[in-house]
Amino acid sequence: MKIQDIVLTPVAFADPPLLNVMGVHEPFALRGVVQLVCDDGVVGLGESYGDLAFLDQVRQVIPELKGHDVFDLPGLQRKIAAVLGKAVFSDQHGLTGGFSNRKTIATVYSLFEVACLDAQGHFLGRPVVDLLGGKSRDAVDFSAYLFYKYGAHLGAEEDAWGEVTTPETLVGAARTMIDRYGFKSIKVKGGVFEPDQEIAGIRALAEAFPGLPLRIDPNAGWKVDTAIRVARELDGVLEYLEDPTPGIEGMAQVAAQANMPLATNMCVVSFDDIEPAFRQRAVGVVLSDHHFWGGLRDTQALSKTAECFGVGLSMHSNSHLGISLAAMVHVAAATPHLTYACDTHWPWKTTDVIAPGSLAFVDGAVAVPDKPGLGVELDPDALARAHEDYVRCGQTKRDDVTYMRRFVGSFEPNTARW
Ligand code: GKR
Ligand code: MG
Repeated sequence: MKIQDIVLTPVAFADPPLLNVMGVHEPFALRGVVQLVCDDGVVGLGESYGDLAFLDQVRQVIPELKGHDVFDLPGLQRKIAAVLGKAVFSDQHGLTGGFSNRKTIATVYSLFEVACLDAQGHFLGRPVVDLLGGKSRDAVDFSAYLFYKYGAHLGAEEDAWGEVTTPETLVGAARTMIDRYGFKSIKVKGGVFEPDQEIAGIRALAEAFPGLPLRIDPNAGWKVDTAIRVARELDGVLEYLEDPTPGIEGMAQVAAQANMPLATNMCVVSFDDIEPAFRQRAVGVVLSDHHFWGGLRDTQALSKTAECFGVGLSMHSNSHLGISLAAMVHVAAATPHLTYACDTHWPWKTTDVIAPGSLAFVDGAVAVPDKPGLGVELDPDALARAHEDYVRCGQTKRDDVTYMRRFVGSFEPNTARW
């Protein structure tokens, strides 16, 4: 089944002012949506980053992929690698670690791999999970993903979540999210306030939600000694401690002193990182992310590799829409070793580009769609609106730092500040 045409649509959707080590989320998050129009009118969908650096690479490969057979994934990868050559794009979409040529190719390939798998599923009348080997679970668990946040964007009214800057408001946001979605574990984005304040936030959650697994992720915002201290103070409280400090060596030093596993989506972000990180026992959990690990099948390869080394698997997220959520659900369902509840930014958005109804959170989990392909349909009007928002907002990359400086003029990103 051949690709006849490829439509790439950059989109933007409203995003609250969520805080992290780089600053604060801008009013819109960007994504790129691809439609592979194939023989017999079959359309395969894919979703990934929407920053210009990424879209430019995708635009370069598009002409080479027309006429390609969607069942020939190795050929697809070869064509993309040939066009991109030695290209390396740097992260303009948010805190996913270092970049390399391998990761660049894997990221561009992933967008098309997912769309090809969607098209294959439509052609065969089978859900993507079946093309990945079949379901290990009927529904995929997700974690509540809490952020400290400002109450409003610059010049805007307070949003429905309000300001979250204290342990009390953090617990309030967790309660709202858990009431709405039924999540059974909680992740907190840290690295924003002094570590003691963030420790107090975790303790408040532990008290308010006894028994719920908790995680904190300061995106490498702490020095090794601080990370070791936090690990000691939160011993017995955290399920895992995510990216407490920069780099594989630093993580290994913390891991040697911490009782809970360390997790990462920053120091193990490509197959090249596995050998040094696993040899040094720097991490106990890798957060997979098909968007930059080379698609759904390479996520499964990562899983097998991690399993062989006794390393657990969870899943990372960036701000995303429904096509990505569907892909996350299919691959997680087809990956038995992925036993931790996955991250998702889903609760923070208010619009989408897919028709409602195919993905729903029940008890913190999303049932694996059983319709052909990814099991989601584009809503053409919603896509058009999201594209208009993209054009209107004028953002071409994610830049939390510059936006933060409009709130706090002297702001500097937290690269292990504490
Ligand atoms: O959305 O601000 C954010 C997150 O900090 C995101 O950029 C990270 O990549 O969620 C991610 C993480 O787990 O590090
Ligand atoms: Mg992380």
